[in-house]
Amino acid sequence: MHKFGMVALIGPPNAGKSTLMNQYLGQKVAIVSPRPQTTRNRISGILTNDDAQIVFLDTPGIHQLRGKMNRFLLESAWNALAGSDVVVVLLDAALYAAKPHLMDKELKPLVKPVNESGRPVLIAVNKVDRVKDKPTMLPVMARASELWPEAEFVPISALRGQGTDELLSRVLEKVPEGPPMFPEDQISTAPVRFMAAEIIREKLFYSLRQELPYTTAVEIEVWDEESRKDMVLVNAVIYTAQKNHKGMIIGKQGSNLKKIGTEARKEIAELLDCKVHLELWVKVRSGWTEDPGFLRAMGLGE
Ligand SMILES: Nc1nc2c(ncn2[C@@H]2O[C@H](COP(=O)(O)OP(=O)(O)OP(=O)(O)O)[C@@H](O)[C@H]2O)c(=O)[nH]1
Ligand SMILES: [Mg+2]
Repeated sequence: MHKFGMVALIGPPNAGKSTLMNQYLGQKVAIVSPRPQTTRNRISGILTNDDAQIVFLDTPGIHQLRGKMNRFLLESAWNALAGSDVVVVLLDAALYAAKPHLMDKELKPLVKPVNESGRPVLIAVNKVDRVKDKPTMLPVMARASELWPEAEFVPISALRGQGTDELLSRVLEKVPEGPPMFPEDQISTAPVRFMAAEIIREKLFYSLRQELPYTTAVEIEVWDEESRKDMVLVNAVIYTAQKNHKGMIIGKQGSNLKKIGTEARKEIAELLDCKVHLELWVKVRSGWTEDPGFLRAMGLGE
């Protein structure tokens, strides 16, 4: 008997969805950052073993923010839920143990759609490694089981890989029978160009303060594998919605952009397993987060 299924990873921003997917795949397919709303697309990660293939659908965090980009992000998360066989909801247990009042507020938009999805639901109570005082987790578990009475609960640390085997075996129990749909060595359906743009965006998240990363987007303009035998040439544009942010992204004498470029180039080279020449440009495109055409061109929305 072979199993095949789509497993949606859903949860509030910053809950650890992308970290969990990367943990299962043993490599970074989705970018991760300490800030909320890092993931902007539905990103697949394919886990293949002898008797099962699971396609994890990592999704943007479910939030209550306004604006077109945010609406597009929610749409892709809900589409993942609709296209899944099993739902895994991730919660940041460390956050809710320390700040219980945030729990209902953050989970509110998730409760009904998940309960009404008609799919088996597993709740991954994440970041348990950060909970020093374990009894503070009890009210979190109690409240979560009120919100999702039908669900099963598994405490995990996505970062350290604790409880993740248990979670996976519960997922496998619920996944339907079916043949594999992807070759066993395929790890994602995302093209490498997209992954390269994401790597650059991740470096932006780490190098920029405050709200800046939320109004940046990355587009690969040139991807040239032909001109040089031993090297891939990549030109990427970093878009920012505000003129005064351009200077911050570039930094004094280009120092910030240089740092982003160096870090991103190393990681893209690792991904491609070959040398990479990366050039980065910064362009201002005011109001892009409200421009549906541009959002779609950036791969946001479906
Ligand atoms: N200590 C600890 N940190 C974790 C764990 N899981 C995730 N994190 C951290 O939490 C932060 C957010 O992780 P992400 O995987 O980007 O979270 P996400 O749910 O994908 O976030 P969005 O894409 O913004 O919705 C990162 O700094 C992770 O390193 C965990 O089990 N333990
Ligand atoms: Mg994410």
